[in-house]
Amino acid sequence: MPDPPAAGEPQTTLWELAGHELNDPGAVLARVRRPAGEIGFPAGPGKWPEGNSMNGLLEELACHGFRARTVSADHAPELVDEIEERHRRGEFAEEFYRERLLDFRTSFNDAAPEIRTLIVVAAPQPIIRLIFHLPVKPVTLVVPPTYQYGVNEKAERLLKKCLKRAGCRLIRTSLPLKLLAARSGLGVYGRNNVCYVKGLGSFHRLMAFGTDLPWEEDSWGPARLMDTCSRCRACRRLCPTGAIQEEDFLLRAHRCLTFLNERSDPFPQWTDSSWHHAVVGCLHCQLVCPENKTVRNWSQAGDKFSEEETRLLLEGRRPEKIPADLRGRLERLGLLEYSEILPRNIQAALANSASSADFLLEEYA
Ligand code: B12
Ligand code: SF4
Ligand code: SF4
Repeated sequence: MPDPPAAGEPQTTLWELAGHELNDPGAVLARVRRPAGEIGFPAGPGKWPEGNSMNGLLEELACHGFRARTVSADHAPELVDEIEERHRRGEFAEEFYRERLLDFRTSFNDAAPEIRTLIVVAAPQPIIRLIFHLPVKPVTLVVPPTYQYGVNEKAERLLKKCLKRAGCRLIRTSLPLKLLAARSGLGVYGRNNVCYVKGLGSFHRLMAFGTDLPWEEDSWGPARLMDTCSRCRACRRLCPTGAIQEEDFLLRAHRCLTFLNERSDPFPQWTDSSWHHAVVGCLHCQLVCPENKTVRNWSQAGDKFSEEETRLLLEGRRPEKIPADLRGRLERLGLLEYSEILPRNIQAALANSASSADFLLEEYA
């Protein structure tokens, strides 16, 4: 276990010293000493299922570094209805709605009527630094938190193992996760429309599961805005695309840089080349946020790509045309599905000197 950093010492060092594994939130949080009052997970995994209680299961998740809340599965349709109602009121650009919001389902109510509880989980996740070896010099670029979906499998495995012992089952869900996290009290919304969890800021990946193990606490309530946002506009000022609005809280998602660089269409004419700074996604509204002060320098070395591998990645091959080893590494980084658009995104980020990882992280330090 490393010592806490001396005053002024960048936090990156602490996280690196911890030597934690990618996709292992337990290792990240259980082994790194945090400032008092932040996150204090028990030292090791508990002994669930003593009494097969849902609260015991939540404690077990906490032992592995996850944060979780439960609500009654009866609320699932409310989540989807809220999104559908916004669609009926014409609040989404149709193209965005069709591409990104059509997948939400509460069909488990029909397929698995015995499901009684939704477990919403937040897995802490850092910024990932990737080194690309170009002919001239190596360049480090970033991938924002939450692209590593391997943590979902880790949480699923853990829950399944525990629930099996209790004779209960676990299913995956497809739900609006920030809304669920906010309504369950696990997190609150920031003005940037991202969800914040106490002690983790916005550096966490959300997921939700359904189970027939009954809930002990249905922590359902109204979605809340972070207190700090009432006197802050930093994310709105820094958002390059104008996606965060003053008058209307709802993000203009079709303008968000993440929407634009996760899809294959050419960048629209109204975008500016200086905005790009990540392999995929965008970090501005999270890095500038004062509520991310303790996590925003949390970055982790992800992978290094040799000159040959970088050249291959810049060909934009389809996943099945990428050699198995490289394909596996991209998958672990959550980047495999973007293999065909990597050349466009990497070139856009490289053209912008402010996107080198060191520059970006220092700028917001
Ligand atoms: C579609 C989608 C996108 C779209 C649209 C984002 C959006 N804001 O809707 C695009 C591609 C732009 C996108 C971008 C990003 N995304 Co995204 N995305 C999703 C996805 C698939 C659905 C989100 C959704 O439900 N949108 C619909 C809108 C209507 O819902 P909402 O944003 O929660 O909006 C609610 C609030 O606005 C609220 N509201 C309205 N008025 C008011 C007023 C007050 C006072 C309050 C309190 C609330 C409130 O009501 C709305 C719901 O009705 C989820 C995965 C999932 N299954 O949920 C990931 C997810 C939300 N994305 C995630 C991430 C990390 C991002 C990025 C940060 C990625 C990046 N670094 O580049 C950016 C952030 C952009 C931003 N500022 O929001 C994470 C969020 C984790 C977190 N900590 O919050 C998720 C949960 C993925 C995951 N598994 O972790 N994303
Ligand atoms: S930058 Fe300010 S306004 Fe935006 S989410 Fe953070 S605290 Fe809220
Ligand atoms: S992710 Fe980038 S483009 Fe999207 S709202 Fe945040 S700052 Fe704006």
